Amino acid sequence: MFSRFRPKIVLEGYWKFKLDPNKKGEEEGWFNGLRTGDLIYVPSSWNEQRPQWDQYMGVAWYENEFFVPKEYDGMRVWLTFEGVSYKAKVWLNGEFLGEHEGAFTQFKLNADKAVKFGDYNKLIVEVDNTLTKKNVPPGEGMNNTYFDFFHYGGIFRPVYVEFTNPDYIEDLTVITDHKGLLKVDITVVGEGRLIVKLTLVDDEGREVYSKSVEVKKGKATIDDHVSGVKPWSPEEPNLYTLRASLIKDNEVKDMVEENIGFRSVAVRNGRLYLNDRPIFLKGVGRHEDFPVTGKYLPGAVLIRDFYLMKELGMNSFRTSHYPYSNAHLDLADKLGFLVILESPMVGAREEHFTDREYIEKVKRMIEEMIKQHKNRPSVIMYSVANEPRSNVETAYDFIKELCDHVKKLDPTRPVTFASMFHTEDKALEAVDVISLNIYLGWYKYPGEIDEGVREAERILDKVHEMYPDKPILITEFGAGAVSGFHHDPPVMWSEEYQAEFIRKYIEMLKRKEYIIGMHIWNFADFRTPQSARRVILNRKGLFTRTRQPKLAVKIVKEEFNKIPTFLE
Ligand code: ADA
Repeated sequence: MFSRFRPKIVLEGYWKFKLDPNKKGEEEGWFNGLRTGDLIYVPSSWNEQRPQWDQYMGVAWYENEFFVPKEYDGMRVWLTFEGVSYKAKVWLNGEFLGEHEGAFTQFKLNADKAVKFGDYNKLIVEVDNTLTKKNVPPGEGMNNTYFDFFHYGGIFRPVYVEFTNPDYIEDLTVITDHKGLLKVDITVVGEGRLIVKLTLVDDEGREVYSKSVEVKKGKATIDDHVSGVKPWSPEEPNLYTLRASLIKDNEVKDMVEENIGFRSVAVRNGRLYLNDRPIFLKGVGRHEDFPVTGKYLPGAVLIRDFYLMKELGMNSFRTSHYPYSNAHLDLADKLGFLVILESPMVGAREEHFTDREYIEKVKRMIEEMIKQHKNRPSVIMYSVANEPRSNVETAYDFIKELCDHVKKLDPTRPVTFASMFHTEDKALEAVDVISLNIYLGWYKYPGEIDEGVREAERILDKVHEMYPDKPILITEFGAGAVSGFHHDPPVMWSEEYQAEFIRKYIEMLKRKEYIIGMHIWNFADFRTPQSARRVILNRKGLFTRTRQPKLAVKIVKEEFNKIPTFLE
């Protein structure tokens, strides 16, 4: 949900910055103002902005100021943080506004009591990226993570101040189908007689639908049918702007917008359907990772990535291994990508499966993820976890509880998780779609592509035999290649080995009728913790970290462009 109606101040730029390794800041009242000459850029992770901060894990403080015009007096004031890694505490003009845990979901704090109109306002944020076994995802240190990507810290996604009328629209939940169903649940905060007017505008600015409803006890609902809509699909990502205006005494008090698409998703007869047609997912697992900006992908990089994916014949990706930024997923909606939206629950171990407090935390993050992205046509499936240690019995209840939680919040989309245990996995019964990460010919059978692919085929057939009604998606397969390293014959880490590995896997996978898609691991090289297995980066990218192609790109382009999106 976004608004072009509400005044907004975007806090992008240089902020004051101060490390607090001994955690003295709160005691010493740093929330009143920071004594520091250090600067940092927001949005971006702190680590690569200065070599001294690269391996820093712990508490750091941020400060910025913004001016609020006098004319805004009487409006409500909200601060939105789209992503802070990992915990945040926020003060405005010395007053505590609230806190949040979890790097990858946005949070909004009210600042009505603390704000000063017609004056400068001092915003201070305490950020803590200490990694513990209780974090989601968990770990024990910068180079002892239970996940295979660099543990960045900081305010790495946009921050803004937004002003609303005291009567305002709090939330829209939109459900559509490809035939024109339009169901909208509107939540409103306000007093007196309030009307919500919904209008639907097509990409040429034509109003194709309009209806007004009265708000009762803060709620209004529309359950209708719009005739003549153009469905949303990867081939034609038709978007409509759903505009909701809040009207009181014949005056518009608030207006919000949502880009929506008319499309339906279903799993039946072992297949995945989009708009009642069986579909095949061709794509990658990605990461939000870039030199210097860390976990922030600037808009220009995103544009490059999406055009590269399109050129390679891709129609899909997974937000491995956490919910991505709004800007990232906006492009998926606009350019027609089928997204598997993954929760930040990577690397759960046995100790997590029965830890009630931990499970509730994961569920809270899943709830925030769904609230933030539920109206996106691009999101066709949720993944509740990546590679939990799901070869033990207790994994089933853990995964089942997360899947049920998702279904309760959003019954319209299928649910999955990415498994590394295949036939040994104890939780596959809980999902709609089985997702498997496979590395035979790399970690197992190193140097033996043919043997790896043969064994992968045997395992896949076996999983299919065990769960004949469930479609199977390959969420990861791939091999590392150091860009510029060539070798004949193809040996591990050479560009030739990666290209050959991917070609042989694609050939095998596309022959299996129970497979509904394949995602290559990974779109681009990405930074990892330091380890004996990695040279700074995970090298399984089709592209380098700065988006230059490796040899495998040619193969993927040829192969993927031959596979149609719709199977019939
Ligand atoms: C796992 C994991 C990924 C990834 C991969 C690898 O399957 O899901 O995060 O990095 O391993 O390259 O080892």
